[in-house]
Amino acid sequence: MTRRTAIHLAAASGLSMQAAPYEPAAANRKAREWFQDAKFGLFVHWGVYSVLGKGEWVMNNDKMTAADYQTLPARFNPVKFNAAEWVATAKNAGQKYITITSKHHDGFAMWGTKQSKWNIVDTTPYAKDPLKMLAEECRNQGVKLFFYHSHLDWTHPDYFPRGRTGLASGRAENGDFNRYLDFMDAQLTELLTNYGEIGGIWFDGIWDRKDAEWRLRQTYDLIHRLQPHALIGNNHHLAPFEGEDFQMFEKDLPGQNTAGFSEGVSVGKLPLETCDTIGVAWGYNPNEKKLKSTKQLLHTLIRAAGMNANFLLNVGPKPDGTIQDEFAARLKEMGAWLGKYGESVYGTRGGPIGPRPWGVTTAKANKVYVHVMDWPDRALVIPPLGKKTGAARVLGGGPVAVKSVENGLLLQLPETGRDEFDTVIELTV
Ligand code: H79
Repeated sequence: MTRRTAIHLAAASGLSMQAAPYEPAAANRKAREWFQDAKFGLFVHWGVYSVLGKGEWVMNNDKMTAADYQTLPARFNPVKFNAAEWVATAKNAGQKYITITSKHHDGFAMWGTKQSKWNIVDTTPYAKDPLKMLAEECRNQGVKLFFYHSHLDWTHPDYFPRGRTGLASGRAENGDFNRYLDFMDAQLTELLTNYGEIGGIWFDGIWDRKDAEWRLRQTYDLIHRLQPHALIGNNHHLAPFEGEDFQMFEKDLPGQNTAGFSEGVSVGKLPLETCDTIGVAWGYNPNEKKLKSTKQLLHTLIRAAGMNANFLLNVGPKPDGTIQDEFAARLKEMGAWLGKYGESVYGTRGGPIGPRPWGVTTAKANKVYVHVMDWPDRALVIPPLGKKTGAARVLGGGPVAVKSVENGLLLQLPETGRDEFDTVIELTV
């Protein structure tokens, strides 16, 4: 995205007209600390698109009209959905929060909204509100719940002028965009009023209409008025706007741009989060055979932690409401690793040494954790930490010999007992 577009969007967000800069409430600052300590979340893309098993973009990709698409809810009956099981799956994976699609680009509300009939309670044989059940279970099990909410809408008649996607929807060529934004604010008000304490709102889709006036600041202020602690992030692929509480990256670690969503975006001062999927699509697609391995996913989590960022890892549950076995297995394995080495991840911040080909460092109080992920040899030299180093040990194992050498520290990694994913050396400084 060009700099001009970025400036235009910043103006369109209302920043230029807003007198008062955003000052996060004390509760919000506390929530940011919690967020940074939490490190690992479960992303869930679930909606009526799961019925077709072709990912969450199927309406756009298969050029479906809104009328075609409206036949899906009749086929969506997730009778096996069990909120307690989902939350337990996340907990056992070591995830501290769940971010679920309240509404994706298809505009379908996964809760019993009163703002339109285009929702799970009013149009599906299931006729229940899974977000209610999930909110309750998250509260029971001590997991925070965030809502992913799409600004972009492929079915709402007032999402007009149309953007760059969802153009085969067959909607009438008119509509009132401000009325659409009022509708969205009313839906967000429901989510922030009727579901208890919400962790935050994760927006996506304004890249569809880069030049529109999205009234972002108005919506952000509404959210913060209803729940001051709620953390707002927006996947606009730009530097954060006023009123946002964390900065996010899609399919890339902060500062990288392999996926093409983060061009020219620098890493700012807000808490950071990077998200990715296990397969390719975010919504259910059983035909994807190439899934990321547990090792790859754990490395992303650990590398994110080393770069001071959280990792939000996505699953796209099936239309029956269950999470597919291949995904559950990976989550469980990640949880097993975190069960052993979690202290080197949770509550840490990016360490004193930036990312290296062999791994990263994280830090907490007087500990520096050296995460050795890809280093076949036993001797490893790291740059000086600028602090006196005391004892060193393998986390969960024996002592490690550390020697000061010119321009660094020489660590003698153990001969045996290295972890297959990441051997963590704990240095006391
Ligand atoms: O919710 C998940 C995806 O459905 C959504 N974000 C994650 C978290 C997402 N997928 N793709 N994108 C967001 C960005 C899409 C960019 C593109 Fe385009 C749409 C590339 C081509 C069409 C933007 C619009 C760039 C060109 C047109």
